[in-house]
Amino acid sequence: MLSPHLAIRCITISSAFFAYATAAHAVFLYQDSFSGSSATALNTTAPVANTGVILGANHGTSNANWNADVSWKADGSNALTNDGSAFLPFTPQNGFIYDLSLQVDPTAGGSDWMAIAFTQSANASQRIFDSGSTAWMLQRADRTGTDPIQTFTGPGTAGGQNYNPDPDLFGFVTLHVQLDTTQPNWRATWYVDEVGAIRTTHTYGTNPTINYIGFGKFNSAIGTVDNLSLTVTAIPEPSEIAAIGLAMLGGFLFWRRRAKRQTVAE
Ligand SMILES: [Ca+2]
Ligand SMILES: [Ca+2]
Repeated sequence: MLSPHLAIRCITISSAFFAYATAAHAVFLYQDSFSGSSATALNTTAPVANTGVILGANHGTSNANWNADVSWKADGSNALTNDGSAFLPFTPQNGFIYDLSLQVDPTAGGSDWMAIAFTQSANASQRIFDSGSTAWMLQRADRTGTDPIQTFTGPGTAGGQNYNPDPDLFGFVTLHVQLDTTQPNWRATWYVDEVGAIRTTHTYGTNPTINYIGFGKFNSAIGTVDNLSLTVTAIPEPSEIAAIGLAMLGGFLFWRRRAKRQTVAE
């Protein structure tokens, strides 16, 4: 007979093991804290974490460099009053959850804005939605209007929805779009990390074509961006979870038999 103490230990260890085996681990594909100089162009510099190829699927490109408009500097600042975007290659695969986020602080420019996006093409000298943006969002320089933050399903400005936080958000705001490819029809959810999800998850009828992630600014918006992050999270297949469960059951039975034998020997 298994002692109550040992039984509790077995259950505790099994639960911990199961939680570990089925937990989703996010891995950085790209990360950039824009620690370069304001005198250096962002264009052709490399993000800090740049694994690109992981988990046996090519989500991005190893050793990719920014393809950025000349207005963006390596410290994440932009002081020019023109359209300008910045891109890194990224190809989503089926079966993952991708989280793209960036802190933006447009400090002037009225209703002009800064944005993050998944895009089809990479036109650095244009507005980001001119690159076939899908699942994207913007923050206007003017934070006090009725539509300071907007989300779009894409392509371009299709499926726009306003978000008006109260109280208004000032300084750096973390824009965050999650792309979920674990279902046949991909899904997007928009977050402002200070307040959580700001729009009902959108399910695409036709999955979008995505070849890049990027950020950009429109017209007279000037200011700074910081801490770009693109992570990928693998969700274990149901068959993998079942296999882990069977392995654990086997281990538990072996342990119980051994424990029983030890009890008899004592
Ligand atoms: Ca920085
Ligand atoms: Ca408001």
